[in-house]
Amino acid sequence: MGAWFACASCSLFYTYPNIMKTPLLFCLSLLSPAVSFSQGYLEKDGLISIEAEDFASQTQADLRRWFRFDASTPPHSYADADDVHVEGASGGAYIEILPDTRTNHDEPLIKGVNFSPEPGQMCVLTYPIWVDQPGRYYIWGRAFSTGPEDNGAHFGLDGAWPESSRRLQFCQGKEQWTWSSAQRRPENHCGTPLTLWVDIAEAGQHTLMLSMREDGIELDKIVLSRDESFRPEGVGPEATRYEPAPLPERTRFVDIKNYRYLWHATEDFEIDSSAAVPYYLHQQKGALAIDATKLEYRNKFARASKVFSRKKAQTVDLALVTLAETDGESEYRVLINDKLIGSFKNPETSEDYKEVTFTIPQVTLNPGDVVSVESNAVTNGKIPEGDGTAFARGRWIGLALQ
Ligand SMILES: [Ca+2]
Ligand SMILES: [Ca+2]
Ligand SMILES: [Ca+2]
Repeated sequence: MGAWFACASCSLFYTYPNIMKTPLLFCLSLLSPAVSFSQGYLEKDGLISIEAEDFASQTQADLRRWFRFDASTPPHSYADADDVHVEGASGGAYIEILPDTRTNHDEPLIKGVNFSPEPGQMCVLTYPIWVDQPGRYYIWGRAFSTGPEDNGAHFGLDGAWPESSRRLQFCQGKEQWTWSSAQRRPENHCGTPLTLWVDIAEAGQHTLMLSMREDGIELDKIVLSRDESFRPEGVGPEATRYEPAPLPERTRFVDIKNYRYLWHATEDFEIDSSAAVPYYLHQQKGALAIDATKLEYRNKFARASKVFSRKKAQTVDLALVTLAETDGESEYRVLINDKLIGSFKNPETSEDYKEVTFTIPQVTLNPGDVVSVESNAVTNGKIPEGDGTAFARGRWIGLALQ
């Protein structure tokens, strides 16, 4: 029992809701594609294939509950009439509603406990789905049924439980994983194929729902298909999980972890044409730089400025971000209204274009203040270049107001 509860508390069996696993795990999931969580499913060519065990949330789970089973699941201690059936399950996992106290007609039927004729009352799961093609989707489920009282479930969509998606029924294929799209009806308890569906009116995000009809049902996979001629076989089509493309990573201002404003050297600053030497835009690096091929441009300061145009004064840390260069240690100056408030020198580096951050703490900027950055182009003479020496260009990429 101890092991069972320990595992239950770490949501191995009971994920409620799945996406609300510990915040830490959730955060890691966002950062690392290796850690998976339910991101929902996409329709692809009129088909949505869902691993039943990969649900987003479970509610109404106080009397009966969907549990997840895979090869690592330890034995459970709930009422049940058969063993686990991981073998042959798609994705090596499935879900089952336990306890199962009505496995055959000799055991009492208790509405609202081991039988739920109405959908949405017990063991409600959700699956986020994204649909491009609206229309009628036939519902297929893959279940493992051993007795006559563990083979029904209800489906719903977007908070509603339409008549057309109630009472998925499995009569055929006992003692094995079996597909069905049959709805149990008064005149035909076993139903006929393609009598279970949802009509999706609009493209976009929807929520497929699943709830209990009979306890003990084991469900492996769910397929929604627009195609009437589609017949799932074996473990069925590969799950159509939503897998977002990788996001671009931060490549600039990498050490600026928080800021109020970020002023880009090439976009936000105006180059001062009256300075000793001019800046040019180094587009590839997004930097202002000095063309030190001209010897007369070396060791003199270029300048670019920006007006602080906020309505109120603000006190900020000013962080100047420069690019270090192997062939020289350029100098930098920050001024407000021509008054020097900070001067720095790039460190010697073995890595060209490595970002360096110089911070001037607690600077009060008033509306209309002119913030200027100056730098020079130098050579450290350590790197021969043809008949002269290589040189740095006084590059900087911006100023963060923190
Ligand atoms: Ca069972
Ligand atoms: Ca049952
Ligand atoms: Ca499965």
